[in-house]
Amino acid sequence: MSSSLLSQLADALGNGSVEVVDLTQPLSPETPVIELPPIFAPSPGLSMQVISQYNDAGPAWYWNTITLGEHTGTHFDAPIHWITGAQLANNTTDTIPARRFVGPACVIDISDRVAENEDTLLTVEDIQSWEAEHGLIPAGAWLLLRTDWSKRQGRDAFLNAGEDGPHSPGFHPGAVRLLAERDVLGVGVETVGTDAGQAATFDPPFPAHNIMQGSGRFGLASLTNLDRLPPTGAIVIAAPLKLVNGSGSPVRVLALVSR
Ligand code: 23J
Ligand code: MN
Repeated sequence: MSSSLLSQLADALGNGSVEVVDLTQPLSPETPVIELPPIFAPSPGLSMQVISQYNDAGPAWYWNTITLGEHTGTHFDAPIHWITGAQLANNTTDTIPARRFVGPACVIDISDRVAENEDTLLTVEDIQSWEAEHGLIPAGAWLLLRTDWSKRQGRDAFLNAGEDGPHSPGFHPGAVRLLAERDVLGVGVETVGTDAGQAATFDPPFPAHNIMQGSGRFGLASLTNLDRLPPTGAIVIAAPLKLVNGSGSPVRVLALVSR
């Protein structure tokens, strides 16, 4: 009978009483990428070219070259991604201390509202009523916004672009300010980016990016399986590539959940 905390965790992983839930979307050339107004440079999605596949180019090995924007699919936003975080210390994917890639998850579920209003936003009142039930969001937690947006199939439904830009849920500026006050590691969402589709029109524009990255915090976009997490109690690990001067990277996001 083992007693140390990590031995207990190893046992729990072995017997299934702690489950590893994959919060990551598949990454392929079909993975949708955020669409910005055409005056701005677009970010390329994934492309793959075979280097060799058990052939003359490499008789016993298969491998590919990949090309992609840093912010493709399930990905991590580092503080340097936004101009508000450009001057902070340890603001790049290679300089963030690894300790900050791991934390408890607080999951706030607004999926019922999203079903009625694609543009619905998490508000200060939503956070306060969640905290009245589950306790204060602890410092060093990931705040994950469950919207069930990841259940949308296909690029058009996922990006949901209209004449007036994209429509998808996100955060009210006041809610992001409160989360920064709570000292979260960052925010995670099911949509293509951490900000709402209409966030270019907010004050400040793109408040999740502006305030989270501007206070040295992170973003996780295009998450899935948030409906498999409890409101509190899961541990989330989201470590980007150690890309020197990187503004973000695709990431495999894992949650440890007690069953
Ligand atoms: C660049 C400009 C605006 C946005 C974004 C990137 C993202 O959502 C992102 O992936 O960081 S809103
Ligand atoms: Mn991003």
